[in-house]
Amino acid sequence: MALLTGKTIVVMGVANKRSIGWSVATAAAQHGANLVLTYRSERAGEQIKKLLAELPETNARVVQCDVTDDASIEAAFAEIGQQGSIHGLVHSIAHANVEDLQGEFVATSREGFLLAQNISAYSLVAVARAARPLMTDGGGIVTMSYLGGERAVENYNVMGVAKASLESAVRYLAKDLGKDNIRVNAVSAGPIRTLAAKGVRGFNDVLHTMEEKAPLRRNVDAQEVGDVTAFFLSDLSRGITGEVIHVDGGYHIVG
Ligand code: N5H
Repeated sequence: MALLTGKTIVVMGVANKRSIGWSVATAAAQHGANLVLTYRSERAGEQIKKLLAELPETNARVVQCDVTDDASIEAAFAEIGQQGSIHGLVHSIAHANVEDLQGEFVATSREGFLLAQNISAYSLVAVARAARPLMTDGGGIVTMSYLGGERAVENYNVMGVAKASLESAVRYLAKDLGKDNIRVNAVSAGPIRTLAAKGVRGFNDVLHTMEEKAPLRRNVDAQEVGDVTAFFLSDLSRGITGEVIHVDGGYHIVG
């Protein structure tokens, strides 16, 4: 039997085929999961429906959810819960103003700081709370982070502080939800050319540095992140919670 057979996995944050969330969804589907994909913009909703048409064997639902709106989260999880319980939730959502992703971090406005925290970190807390009553058999919650949450990485700025907050939220949520046999973990991915990376300053330099310095001497791809996420969603990782695992070719260990 496949790793995720009989499990319903909700993936939030697929914008297009390059999204890490999409690689997570395809990995979960390969391992036998039923999918629920949530989207915010109509455009992302259309993209998702097109992508799903390429996975004809997969049982999938598509639900609208704006993580900045509590009523939208409530409505989305009510809709998801109508088909029974869920076993996994993947949060692959982040946003910051583009002007806050370059130059000096010290210039970050209050508004830009709070926007990044709201969409990229608080949203995990809000969706974990909404998913908890649907996870009646326990399960796994997984979010996506980046090394800039641990180190001061050029240009990452306000997102670094948001990822630090997100990784800390993983630990606090793990502490709360462990009694319901719900595990909460994060994958800290190496740089991957997604829509979020498009147009951000210095992205190509980061890719080159990975090829030079990472122990594996190459970049990682979204499938590698998808595979580790599938592991976190599965019973293979049943003894792990509150963890941040790096899928970065070992880059974070070198000085
Ligand atoms: C060190 C780096 C490169 C510099 C920083 C990049 C940060 C990117 C993350 C955020 C989430 C990107 C973002 O919010 C872009 C928006 O301002 C504009 N884009 C959008 O609105 C598009 C249309 C939508 C779909 O995107 C989002 N997110 O809303 C980090 C990189 C090496 C690694 C990286 C790219 C990390 C990461 O967190 O994604």
